[in-house]
Amino acid sequence: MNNMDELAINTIRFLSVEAVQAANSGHPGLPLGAAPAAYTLWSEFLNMNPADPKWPDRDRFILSAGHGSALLYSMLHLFNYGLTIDDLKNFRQFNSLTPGHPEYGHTTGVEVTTGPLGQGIADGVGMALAERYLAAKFNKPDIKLVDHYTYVLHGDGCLMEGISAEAASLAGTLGLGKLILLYDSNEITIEGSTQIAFREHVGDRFRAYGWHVQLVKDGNDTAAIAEAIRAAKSVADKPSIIEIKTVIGYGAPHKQGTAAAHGEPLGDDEIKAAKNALGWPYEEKFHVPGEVREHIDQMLRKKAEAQAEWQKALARYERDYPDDFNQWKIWNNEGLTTDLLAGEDFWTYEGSPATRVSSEQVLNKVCKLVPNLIGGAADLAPSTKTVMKGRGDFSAETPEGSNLHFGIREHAMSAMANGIALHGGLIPYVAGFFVFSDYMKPAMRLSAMMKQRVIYIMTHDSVGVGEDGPTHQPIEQLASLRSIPGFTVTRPCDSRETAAAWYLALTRKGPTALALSRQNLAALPGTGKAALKGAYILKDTSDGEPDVILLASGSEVDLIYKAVDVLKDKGIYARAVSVMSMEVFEEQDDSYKESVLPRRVRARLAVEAASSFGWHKYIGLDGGIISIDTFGMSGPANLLFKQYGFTVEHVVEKAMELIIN
Ligand SMILES: Cc1ncc(C[n+]2csc(CCOP(=O)(O)OP(=O)(O)O)c2C)c(N)n1
Ligand SMILES: [Mg+2]
Repeated sequence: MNNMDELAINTIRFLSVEAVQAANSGHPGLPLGAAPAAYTLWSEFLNMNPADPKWPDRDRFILSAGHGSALLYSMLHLFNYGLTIDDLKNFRQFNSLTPGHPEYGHTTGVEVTTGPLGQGIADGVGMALAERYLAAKFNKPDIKLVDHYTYVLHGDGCLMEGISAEAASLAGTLGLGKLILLYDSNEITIEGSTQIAFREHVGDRFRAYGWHVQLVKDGNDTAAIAEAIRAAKSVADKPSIIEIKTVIGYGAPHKQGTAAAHGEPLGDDEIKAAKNALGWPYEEKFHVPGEVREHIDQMLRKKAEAQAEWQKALARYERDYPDDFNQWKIWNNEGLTTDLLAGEDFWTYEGSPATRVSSEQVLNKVCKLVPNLIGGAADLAPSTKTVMKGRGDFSAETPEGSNLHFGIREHAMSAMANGIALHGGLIPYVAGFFVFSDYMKPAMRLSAMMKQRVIYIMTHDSVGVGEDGPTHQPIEQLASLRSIPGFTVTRPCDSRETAAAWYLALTRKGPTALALSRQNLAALPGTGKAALKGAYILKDTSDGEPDVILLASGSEVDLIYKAVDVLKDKGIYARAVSVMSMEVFEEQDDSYKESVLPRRVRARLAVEAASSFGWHKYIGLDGGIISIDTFGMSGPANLLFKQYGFTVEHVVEKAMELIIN
């Protein structure tokens, strides 16, 4: 290592440990051990331009070990991403640009929100997939618009998490050669040595996945790290992992190599001792030697030139391939460039299929108008009805195909969708049985936190699944997803509502789930555009205030629709309100909400074949609910619905009870 590199690496180390010290919380160990790897990657390899942090062809860097955020912030400071020394001094403080874990959309240069270990690796697989696909779509023999690498820095924890196994297995299968993991292999986690709980041979494991595997024995050997990254880049048909042996807390004499370096500040004395040990002569805190700044600035000028070259290539592309350039603009537009709602076709469907089948019809209309849709299922495409016809399958051999096959890997699938969305240029959808949204939840939560437009097609949405029984029958999943801030849940009742749900999913910021039925559902008069408001009056029997309001979603809307007529025959004016999406309804103005659910009408009955949790805000203290608050049962769907009280007769009976009371 030359002196300049050593100086720069120590700058990163001490900026990081001093930030942790100032905050009196955080993780000094990873930055001390992994600084040489991070610096080597960023200085010699990472293609980027802080003046244009969203440059589409930049290399992506993910710190999957999000607890090492101080390292990332120090890098972002030194590489001119706008973080100041004051920002570093405010590490972990309220409202600072340097929160405890890296947050996408909050700090410029942070590509992904990380912290839940393992997610970053799957995000990286998604990004590398997006790169491969877009390269196949847009690159020409003479112009490569899409040609970048995805680097993920992670520790032992990310590899222990199951999601990394799912993601790595698929990345190997797909041969994503431009994905490179840098494994900060320090054999330490919070409880101590990895001997306690992680003895597997990581290299053998990744070789078995079909990866290119390298070992760098000394994490301070920047030449060896650079050599390994070069070798990894040269392998085009396999993703790479570089296991870099590091010492957690490197340089801190009393804490290095132990779990004590992981999660608590070093303390002033230990920082002093580390400065001595590493030959850092500056007592001043947060010191950046002028020559380090100059060195990095010079580097950045070179990197900016690479981007300028790309801009020139883009201009040539516009001139020589005008049609493709036009597509490039459409794909990279964050909104939709077509008005899906223009004309009646979007709302026109025949028959009374299951909403999963309606969704298939909508998807196959939409994908002709929204060319950058990409997606697939966790081995359930035939059941979830999520194939885009004529758009081909994505594979190692056919990277131009738009239909993804995730295998049975729900957790990685959802995190990969985040990576695809974050990459830019694409709108991802993923699909599975609704009950297994529990296997996707940690990534769904991050979709919402990062406000990413990920579309979750969740079919088999109730006990209507039937014979597969309680393990396959969602109960609490609707309530669970509805409780995620910024996550939109839709449960359409027929084809037109399914179209509305798709429209919302495509146009809203943030993730949307479509909960879709396995069983056929009748098309109901009056559904359609009104559903874009989330909840709306589907059927009313009087011009004035109703005696009772019936609320339902999805498959149960049919019951309240019919109950309105039966009640009318009994002299009761009922209103049927389809609640396709609570979140969208909540966004409407007060007068609209009042017009649908007048405060004065206290007799309200909600009907949903799922947990009652969450409905009480609509039915109030005087309302009632027909719900399922136990696990389901195996049996024919029709019988189960009857068993749990989902019949027109029961709805009528309950509604009358409410009025009498
Ligand atoms: C899913 C998840 N579980 C638990 C944690 C809490 N946690 C943060 S860091 C850590 C240990 C990580 O060990 P490693 O990845 O080896 O990092 P190192 O200690 O070497 O920096 C744990 C358990 C987490 N952030 N995410
Ligand atoms: Mg570790």
